[in-house]
Amino acid sequence: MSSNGKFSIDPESGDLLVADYLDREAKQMYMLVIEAWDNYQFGYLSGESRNAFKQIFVSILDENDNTPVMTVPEGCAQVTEFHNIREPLMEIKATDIDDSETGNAQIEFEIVETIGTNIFYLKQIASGKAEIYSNQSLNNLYGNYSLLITARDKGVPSNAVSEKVDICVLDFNDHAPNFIFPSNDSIIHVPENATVGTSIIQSYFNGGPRT
Ligand SMILES: [Ca+2]
Ligand SMILES: [Ca+2]
Ligand SMILES: [Ca+2]
Repeated sequence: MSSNGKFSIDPESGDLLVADYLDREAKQMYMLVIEAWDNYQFGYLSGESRNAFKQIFVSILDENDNTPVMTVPEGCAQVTEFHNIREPLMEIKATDIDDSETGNAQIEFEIVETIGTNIFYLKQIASGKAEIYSNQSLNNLYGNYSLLITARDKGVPSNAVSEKVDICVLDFNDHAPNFIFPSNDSIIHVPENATVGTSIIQSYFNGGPRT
């Protein structure tokens, strides 16, 4: 019998037994060749025994013994406050080495906690792939936000992993300063005897990045 030590056979009953730890993720199919002898005990040496071979295949069924592995952007995903809300803020992926034909390797995502704001939501694109969006404009919402995201397989029972992702909404310098004084089209009178360096006028303006 060729089984890499994973199977044994009871020579009397012919029962095929599991002899060692099995791992479908390492080897999914075994081909066993079982040799059967009749009259082995008394007839083998005298040539009175006959043998026959039988080839059988053993397929290992999947158990949900692996947890998804999530891939999230490193560091803070940076977007400007003028990010188009139809564009994703980031992409999240997860893989699971269990059998992809079963729920054991099909993955769903969920935002389980948000820190800072509740305007972010998750859209599942495919098994193991999701995108994060904001449901409103980020205008004037500059700052740092965090989401805790869980990736869970559909095995029974399921396995899950959680990762924190950070979103940094950057202030965009969208406000030009406004002159308060002088007003537009002012005429400034300067004496002709003004010397180099004479102060003529002091201008005032408001505005700046964060108004
Ligand atoms: Ca396994
Ligand atoms: Ca498995
Ligand atoms: Ca799994």
